[in-house]
Amino acid sequence: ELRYPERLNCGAELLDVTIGRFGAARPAFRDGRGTVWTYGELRDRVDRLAHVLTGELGVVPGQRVLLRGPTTPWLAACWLAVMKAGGVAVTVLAQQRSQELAVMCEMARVTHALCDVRCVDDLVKAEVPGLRIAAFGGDAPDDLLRLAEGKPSSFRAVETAADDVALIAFTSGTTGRPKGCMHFHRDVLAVADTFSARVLRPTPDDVFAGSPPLGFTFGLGGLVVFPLRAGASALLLEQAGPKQLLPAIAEHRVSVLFTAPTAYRVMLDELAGYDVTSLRRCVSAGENLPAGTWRAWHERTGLRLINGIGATELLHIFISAADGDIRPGTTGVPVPGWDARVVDGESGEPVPDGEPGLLAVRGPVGCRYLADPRQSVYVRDGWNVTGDTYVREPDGWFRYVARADDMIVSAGYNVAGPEVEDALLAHPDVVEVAVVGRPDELRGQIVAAYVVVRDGVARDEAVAGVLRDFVKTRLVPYKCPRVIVFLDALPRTPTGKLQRFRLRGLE
Ligand code: 3SK
Repeated sequence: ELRYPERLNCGAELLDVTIGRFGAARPAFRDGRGTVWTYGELRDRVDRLAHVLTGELGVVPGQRVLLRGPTTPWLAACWLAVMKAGGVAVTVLAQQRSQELAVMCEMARVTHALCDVRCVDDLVKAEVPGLRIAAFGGDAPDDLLRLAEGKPSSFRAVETAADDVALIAFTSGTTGRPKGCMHFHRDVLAVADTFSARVLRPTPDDVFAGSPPLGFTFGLGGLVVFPLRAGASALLLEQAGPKQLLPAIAEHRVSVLFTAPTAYRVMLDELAGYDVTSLRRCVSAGENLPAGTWRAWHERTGLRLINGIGATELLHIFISAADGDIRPGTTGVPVPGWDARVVDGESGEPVPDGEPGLLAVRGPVGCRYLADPRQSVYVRDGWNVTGDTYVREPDGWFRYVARADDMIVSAGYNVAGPEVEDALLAHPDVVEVAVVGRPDELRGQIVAAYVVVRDGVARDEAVAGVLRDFVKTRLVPYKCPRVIVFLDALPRTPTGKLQRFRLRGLE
């Protein structure tokens, strides 16, 4: 069981305590353009920023401070400074626009914002009443970084309580409505001390990198919290799509990688020519990992992808497989410290092993929505019900079926969209696919597939027919898509999650 002292500041733990353990001279962050910050340099910068926050900006403990910008060492330093100053970091994505920002600022009662100068315009346009914006990375005389230069290089962290709120993270809104999730200082450390410490087992020599932005807790954990807790370093890339990741892995000898299943799939096509032998842990999360992608990655790299399911509500990953024991096509077992079961959606009681139901988990981190009636839907009897349909195998492994609202019922048959997606993805011409139910008078719903094919492949009825026949060789005919629609790209949230609800409205 995890135990933390009553007074705990996660920023101080991640910097001061880590430096006490591993020294100040090791690299902490690099930006991919030759800049490397040691732990000592990082702490100096964080502490100077914390002085500006509590000085000129007037942040007092408990106030909510929005953080916005591309993934850079300075954005990470601002997050740490907010932690040390006892503020509550409200992390958002650089791509979010003024209307969304206005809603989140209002919901989270944001008083201050630290914003990369390159994306400050939308924040100004959001016209948040009373918001004090400090831009960083520009030439203005009052630029946050310039103000920080003149400050003392040491700041005594505010003695927050372990269960003071440290972070408000917004769900990426695959259903279109954001929810703010509050997390405590101890929660931030708990995800490092469970998933990272027990599954990844990082060492100070590890170099972390990946695609999720710091405004998504997948990225905040994988690129800031986990490396700093272990005295390791992180490569923070502004552009971190599959095309940028491969050369970066080779150049910076990245050893721990965090990205989504689709990125692993795209990287497979480009692997030749890049040295990825430094990789030792590759985490896939954010969406279901098709067994075919797992196998292809293993075949080409010799590496066993670590599949995981996480949620903004629970901060990070709570079910995964450890690298020694992985079964393609399943998610894994509860991360040490977490407990999971599959329950009936109505009664909340566990269903027998082997039968589908809703995934319910509990562990060191819980869901706490900012004043939202959906709290009582997500948390039932102390269990967090994530909205995913799962099966628990008799030996305790958890297998993903679908998001609960992605089950298709066609002419009385239940069809799990991801199963049909896996079958289509096995075809060499298919790059990406999403399968949803489309309303149909006769059958209630029919199976509709939205497909992105490789460049040069025709997008016509003949190819659709080939794909249908291909699925029929793998699945029972009622699961075969009756409708196939070709798209240039699938609709995704800024964090890369598929927005199926958008497809349901497409012809
Ligand atoms: O998939 C997610 O939503 C997620 C959220 C937080 C941390 C990790 C993951 C995969």
